[in-house]
Amino acid sequence: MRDEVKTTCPYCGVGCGLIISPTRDGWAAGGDPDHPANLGRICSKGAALIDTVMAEQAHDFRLTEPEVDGAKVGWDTAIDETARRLRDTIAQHGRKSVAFYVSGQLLTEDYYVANKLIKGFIGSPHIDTNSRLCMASTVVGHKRAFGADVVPGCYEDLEIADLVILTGSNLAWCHPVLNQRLRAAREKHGTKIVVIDPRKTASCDIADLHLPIKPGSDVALFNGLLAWLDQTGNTDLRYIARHVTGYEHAVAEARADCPDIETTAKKCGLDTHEVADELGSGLGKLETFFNWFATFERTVTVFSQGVNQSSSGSDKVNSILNCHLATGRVGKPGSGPFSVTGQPNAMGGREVGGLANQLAAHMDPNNPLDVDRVRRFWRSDCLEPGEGYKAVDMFRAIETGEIRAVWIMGTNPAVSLPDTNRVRLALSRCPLVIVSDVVSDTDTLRHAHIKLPAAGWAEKSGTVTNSERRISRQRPFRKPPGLAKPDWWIMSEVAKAMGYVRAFKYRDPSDIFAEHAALSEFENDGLRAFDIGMWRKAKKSSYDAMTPFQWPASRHDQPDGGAKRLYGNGIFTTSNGRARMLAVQHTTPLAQASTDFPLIANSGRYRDQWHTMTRTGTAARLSAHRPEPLLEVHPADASLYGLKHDGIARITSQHGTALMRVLVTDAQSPGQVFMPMHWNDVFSANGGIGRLLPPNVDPLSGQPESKHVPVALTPFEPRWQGLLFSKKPVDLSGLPYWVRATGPGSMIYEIAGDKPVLFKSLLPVSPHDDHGHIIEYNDTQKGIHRFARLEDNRLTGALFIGRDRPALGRDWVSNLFATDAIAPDERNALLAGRMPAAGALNDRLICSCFSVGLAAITQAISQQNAVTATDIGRLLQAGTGCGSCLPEIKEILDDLLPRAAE
Ligand SMILES: Nc1nc2c(c(=O)[nH]1)N[C@H]1C(S)=C(S)[C@@H](COP(=O)(O)OP(=O)(O)OC[C@H]3O[C@@H](n4cnc5c(=O)[nH]c(N)nc54)[C@H](O)[C@@H]3O)O[C@H]1N2
Ligand SMILES: Nc1nc2c(c(=O)[nH]1)N[C@H]1C(S)=C(S)[C@@H](COP(=O)(O)OP(=O)(O)OC[C@H]3O[C@@H](n4cnc5c(=O)[nH]c(N)nc54)[C@H](O)[C@@H]3O)O[C@H]1N2
Ligand code: SF4
Ligand SMILES: [Mo]
Repeated sequence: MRDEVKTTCPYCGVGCGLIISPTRDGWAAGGDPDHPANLGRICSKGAALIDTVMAEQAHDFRLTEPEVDGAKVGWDTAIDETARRLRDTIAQHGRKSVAFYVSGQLLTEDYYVANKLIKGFIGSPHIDTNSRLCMASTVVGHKRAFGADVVPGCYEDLEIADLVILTGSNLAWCHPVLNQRLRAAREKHGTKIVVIDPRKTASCDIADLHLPIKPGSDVALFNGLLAWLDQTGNTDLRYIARHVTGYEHAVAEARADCPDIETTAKKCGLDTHEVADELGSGLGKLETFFNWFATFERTVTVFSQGVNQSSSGSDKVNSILNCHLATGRVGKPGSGPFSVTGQPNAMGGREVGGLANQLAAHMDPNNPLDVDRVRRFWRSDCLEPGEGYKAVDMFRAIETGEIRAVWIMGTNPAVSLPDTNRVRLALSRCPLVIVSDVVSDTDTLRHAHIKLPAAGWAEKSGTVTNSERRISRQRPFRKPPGLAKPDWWIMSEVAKAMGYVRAFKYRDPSDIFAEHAALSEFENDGLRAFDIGMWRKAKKSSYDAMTPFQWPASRHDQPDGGAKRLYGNGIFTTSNGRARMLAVQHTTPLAQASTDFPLIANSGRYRDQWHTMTRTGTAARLSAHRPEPLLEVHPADASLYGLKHDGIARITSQHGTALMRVLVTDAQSPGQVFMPMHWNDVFSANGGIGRLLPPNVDPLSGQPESKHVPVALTPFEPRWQGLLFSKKPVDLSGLPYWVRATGPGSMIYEIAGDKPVLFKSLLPVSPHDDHGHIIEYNDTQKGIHRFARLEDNRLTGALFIGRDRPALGRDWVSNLFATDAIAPDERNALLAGRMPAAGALNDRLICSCFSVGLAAITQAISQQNAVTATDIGRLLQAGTGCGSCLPEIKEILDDLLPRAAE
């Protein structure tokens, strides 16, 4: 029997520890009870990790061989060719004609090598990362206030706090294990929770107060709070006098911006008179929030993309930090501002200096002393002071031909950057596009001249840093498929082939980690908070035995790391040791609604999908929660723009269009819609929303304003709609609407068209077609067509077409692909477009831990007298696993149960 492996989840920045146990036919993943981030907990995505690993194996989703100009090659050729083309580009166009675009999903060791290679040896400052789209505004905010990019608190603070404010964070879906910890703490000691978000999200389920502020108005809200705290004598003047600069100035600006509650409410689009009745105080919601902030010493403000992804993102961050500094609440047990990071190694990337405006180990590329220090440490002769291009500008420079070679690793910019039509144009013009990825097809890979197969999560060895500065090991439990190799290895080989032999002689990730640790303490005068010098001599054995620890972990600290919290003593990492409050002013988002584009589109995440779906999109149980991207729209807007619930909408912005299924919901405010960020050209015809986004950025952080796009909506009225089932991806180019989901036994495509099509031609073609035959049913009058392709009585394709969306059990049909022989009644049922026995039509999965759908929950309510989420849990187990579905279960109960008052 193989041994258990302790590793870390590759999804969100909570950084949960996992135990992978071998089973007879694979592995099982569970939460690691000893890991301080999750203490054994896990969420729906973590629980489905093994499903995704198995799906990759079953379906050839992985990139397993290097490719150069479309031809499969061995590593020798791939490395020589990559090195040669990079060298040629440098020789002809100079060092700065090369750029790297990397990712917060690389491990620290990969990231360190990428940064060292491009800055220190290729000699180009142009490396940026998808963290630009994610955490760049927080980095600016932290540096301006604290002097360093430091998250002062730890997860325990959310449990100790009396007040937790979630602003621009849908914690329930995006950091589910932290949300579980918060929920449990609230049950124990009644933590007050405030959600600040333009829409009503799943996180509101445990909130006492929801402030649906106008998109982009956070600075006004926190300026209003600061002015009010000052005016009502609720600031900590002693703390300010000792530890803070800029108080007067920040308050003066806040007062000028939002002098009173009425003005603040107006700027934030809130109704001052709306009383928070359920709280019984008689106060308005905004005033209640202000009062709570003043009252509760132990207050944590959690913030994420609703704050960062904004043209005023940096100022939004500082407006939050201002309120914490003014009340002396930074780095104390249960109190502090808390940036929850998105990607598993967003923090590690910042530590190695992977952003264009960072150096390495928290050093500054604009400080000649830092540059000299790193140059000496790396023994580089071409590291120059100065910043590189930030992501949006980098792709502009690719478009203009200033950058002529780009190496993209661990990110999918053709989907995730704004204005992706233009990003794709840039990539199509670029003479050398190198892409390292784990899967074989992504929108970005379609532009690659050189494709390099990277080892994935299950196969990689290294470290990641989570949101609370905790460094954990990721450990492999299986061999990479085919020729796939770890990213650090690929880059080191290319570096050596380019002639930089001595600097990249790494044998193991532990060599790289030790070097990174040594650099972190190299000539560190204490101003660089990031110091993990304790690990400067790490050997493979100690590295392999590493248990999770928080930085700082200098050579003088205790073995389990330095501090749970930083800055609790009021001493900051600025030159005078004082934190800075900043005078910030509310500004409106760059793109505004107009007559042509009257609504504001917001975007974000679904509970069970990860980014561009390359991994989560292959697991049936993750697909089932939201098989299609949904445009969420308020009922008033739906009727204004002629949209039907479950119909299809065309969404148009100044930059592009998308098509999405409509979800009419009053979780949205009128005038605003919400779209998921996940879909792309591999999973849909027109579901990618990057095309709609303007490339507007925060002037300081360069972070795109991905949450604010003026759009217009029109109904898309298809002549026909259908469901197509196939084992393998089908080429549906030409259809205006298709979305691919993963079913239990096949892929499931929702399709729709506005022109006549030879339907039978949409059926998947099989290599053994000669053996196959198609059975069909056509009622042309009613526009109904049904086809099933059978090969030796096995189902290999099925297609159902109607004028409306065919209503039939998706899972039932998909499961038939896994059966050896189709029974006569199943055959008839396929042609009738109905399941043989009564069952749920297009059931929607609610609980992915225990695979419980809407139908079962509805039945438990109507037939088994379930009236609470606890009853549902007792009867069906739903909601008793990770708990991420509890908000939805409660919503269903609310919808179905007669109100007591009625
Ligand atoms: N399931 C899942 N989890 C994930 C990810 C994933 O892809 N899937 N990705 C990970 C990554 S990389 C990240 S960065 C995090 C992101 O985690 P979050 O930031 O929590 O997620 P988002 O859904 O992008 O956005 C959060 C909220 O910001 C709100 N918002 C929009 N505009 C404003 C505004 O002007 N002000 C305020 N206050 N709020 C606003 C949106 O309505 C949305 O509900 O999630 C991580 N976790
Ligand atoms: N509209 C809108 N756009 C957004 C956002 C939003 O909220 N709204 N959020 C933004 C944010 S916060 C983020 S973080 C980005 C995320 O956007 P991306 O980073 O572009 O999305 P991913 O799908 O995570 O892309 C990761 C890629 O790396 C590959 N990969 C996985 N593991 C490895 C590995 O070990 N090595 C290598 N070489 N490749 C690997 C995956 O297969 C995938 O192709 O999207 C941003 N874009
Ligand atoms: S909370 Fe985040 S890190 Fe933890 S299991 Fe879920 S996705 Fe993985
Ligand atoms: Mo992110």
